Parts: sequence; C-alpha cells; structure tokens
Amino acid sequence: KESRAMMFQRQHMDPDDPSNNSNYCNQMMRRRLVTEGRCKLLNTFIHEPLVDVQAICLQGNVICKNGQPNCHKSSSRMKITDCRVKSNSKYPDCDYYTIHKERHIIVACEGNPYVPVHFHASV
Ligand code: 5FA
Repeated sequence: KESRAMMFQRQHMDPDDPSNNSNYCNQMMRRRLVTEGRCKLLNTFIHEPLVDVQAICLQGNVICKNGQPNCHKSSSRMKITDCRVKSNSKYPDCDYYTIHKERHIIVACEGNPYVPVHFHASV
C-alpha cells in the first residue's frame, strides 16, 4: 500500500526544472494520477531536490489551518508550479492553468522518520 509519504512525492514532487510547456499541468496531473475520481481544484508541484523538501520538516514550525501543530515553512523560497483547474473543465477532462512561482512553502510532516505528508500552502 502507498504510504502518505509516497503519496506526497507522487502528487507534489518534480525535481526537474519548471517546464516551458503550458500543457505541463494537464500532463502531470494525469501522469501522477492526481485527477483520479475528480478534478482536484489546486495541486502544487515542487521543483527542488527531495532532500531539500524533506529538510523543511526541520524548519520553522507553524500551526496548520486545521489547528494541528505539525506544519513547517521552508526557510528559503522554492520553485513551484501551481496547477489550478479551469472553471469550464468537466471530469474526466480536467483542464489546468500552469502557473510557475517562487514561494516559501508550508508542508505538514508526520512519522518516524518525520517526513512531508501533505502540501499545505505557498506564501
Ligand atoms: N491534512 C491537512 N492538515 C494536515 C496536517 N496538519 N497533517 C497531516 N495531514 C493534513 O487537504 C486535505 C488533506 O490534507 C487531508 O488528506 C488531510 O488529512 C491532510 P485539503 O487541502 O483540504 O484538500 P485537497 O482536496 O486539496 O487535498 P486532498 O486531495 O484531500 O489531499 P491529499 O492528502 O491527497 O494531498 P495533499 O493534502 O498533499 O494535497
């Protein structure tokens, strides 16, 4: 069975550089099976090495929106791509805007080892 840590990597990790291709999100959201069952409204891919993203679990502790204490904010900005669904897209034909950004990111971490399991926000 896929662990939550593996699911985080599948849904959010892409260590390659951001793509020039405006179809990036349409392709990646399908390839990574993020659009199974519904068109997820917003999903973020992170273009940084996995070790640098895992290290966020040791960086600034912040309270998550749901009140849990296990959120962590990256000390540096990271290259990310936001995939935001177009309002006219109809499942299973999920159509996404591809939006590149450089932001601090907030992830929730769990377990031993303490690793990212949920992408919380970019700020
Ligand atoms: N979640 C929320 N806060 C969490 C915390 N402090 N620690 C661990 N997990 C936390 O996200 C809801 C999801 O986030 C739930 O699975 C919850 O356990 C976890 P959302 O942003 O409200 O909804 P969504 O539709 O964007 O995300 P999901 O597809 O439900 O999220 P996934 O868990 O599949 O992946 P993601 O949260 O990394 O995007």
